[in-house]
Amino acid sequence: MTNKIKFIHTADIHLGRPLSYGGNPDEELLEIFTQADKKSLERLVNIAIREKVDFIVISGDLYDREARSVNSSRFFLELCQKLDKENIFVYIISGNHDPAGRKKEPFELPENVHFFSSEEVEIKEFKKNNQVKARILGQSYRQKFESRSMYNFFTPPDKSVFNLALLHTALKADSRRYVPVTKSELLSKEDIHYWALGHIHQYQEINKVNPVLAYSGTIQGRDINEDGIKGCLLLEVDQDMKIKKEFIKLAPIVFKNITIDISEKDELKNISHLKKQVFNQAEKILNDLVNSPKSEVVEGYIIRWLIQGRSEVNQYIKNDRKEIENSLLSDLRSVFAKQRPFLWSHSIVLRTADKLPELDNLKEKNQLFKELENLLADLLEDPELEEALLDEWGEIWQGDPEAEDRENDRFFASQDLKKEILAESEKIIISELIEGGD
Ligand SMILES: [Mn+2]
Repeated sequence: MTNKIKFIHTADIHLGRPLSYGGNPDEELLEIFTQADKKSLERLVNIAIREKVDFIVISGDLYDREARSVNSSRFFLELCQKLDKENIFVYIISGNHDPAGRKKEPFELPENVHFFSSEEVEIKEFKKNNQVKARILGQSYRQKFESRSMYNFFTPPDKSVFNLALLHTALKADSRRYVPVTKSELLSKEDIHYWALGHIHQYQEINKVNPVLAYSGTIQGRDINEDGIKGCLLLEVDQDMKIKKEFIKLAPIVFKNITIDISEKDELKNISHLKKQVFNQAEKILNDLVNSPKSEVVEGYIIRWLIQGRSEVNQYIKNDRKEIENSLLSDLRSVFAKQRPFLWSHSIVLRTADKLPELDNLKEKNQLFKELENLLADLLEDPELEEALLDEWGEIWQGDPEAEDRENDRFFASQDLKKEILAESEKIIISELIEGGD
């Protein structure tokens, strides 16, 4: 047992960042939303104590803002004191949200806590019974943007003990704001056994072994783009440097995007039917949660609904889309927000359209539709036309709209996707023509 090292890897805790839930939940639910990030971190600390870990590493963005709130800092101080009593160390680098440059901790943290310098890579030795068992290497952001690639200086004296490196990076060669470095550059540092990464809020393993490169993700999603369950990594290293990983769920609240396609549901004839459909889905989601081990951690969901497809119901929707969205939303909230586990609806989008008559049939009968089909085919085959089309569409970005490094998220449509968009446009044009009457 003594030869093993056990630690928790976490990052992007963003203490003090409120949840983006939409609407006006009642006081009780609001309290759950407001406390979610603290609860999640408290759970992490309790697990650290229960599992008797040696230390916790935090790979940047512990706080959401450079100007740390006294409230968040005080909360963190109390947790550190609790860990200190259990002899658990805490190693922290600053990220782009809480750079080391200007503002320092308002409270004096106990001695078990170490913040890495922003001026150079520091190597901290972790000792057990006076023997060095691990080295923790790290460097903090100096400012909001960090163009130093840092990794070059992550050079431990040897690999006889477990070398663990903390880095807050987008892991992109051309990211001048978030430590430009690539996966292969990190892999080239042969003496590092584990790269504990921060910055990307979704848990992911970039390299599974020798060395491990992993993002732990955030511990509590803050908006609908951070969907899915969040948590931290619990790691155990044996004397042969073999690493055992376990993802530990922590977040009390989970964001979810639910899409309901009503194209094939011919039984939906009116808004009441549609409402029943959505309510059934909401009930099922809560039932599934109650019957799953997740319910030990998850207290409820915040959901964005997307209802799409061609349906008869669209005759009622098309002229009052916003109104119907709002009425469904308030019905959902009034029923499911009070339940425990709760289901809070963030928003609802109705992307429905009228049912179409058989297209092939139409094209045979109508010369105009036939020509339309030819034109759309030309758009994909004639390079000049295709370029004009792409110009017309403009630039599209993908990923998180709030992300700071948007340039890398420019979206290029594949040939298949272009075909799909054109096929859908064809349907829209034809349905407009039919409905417009000629
Ligand atoms: Mn972050």
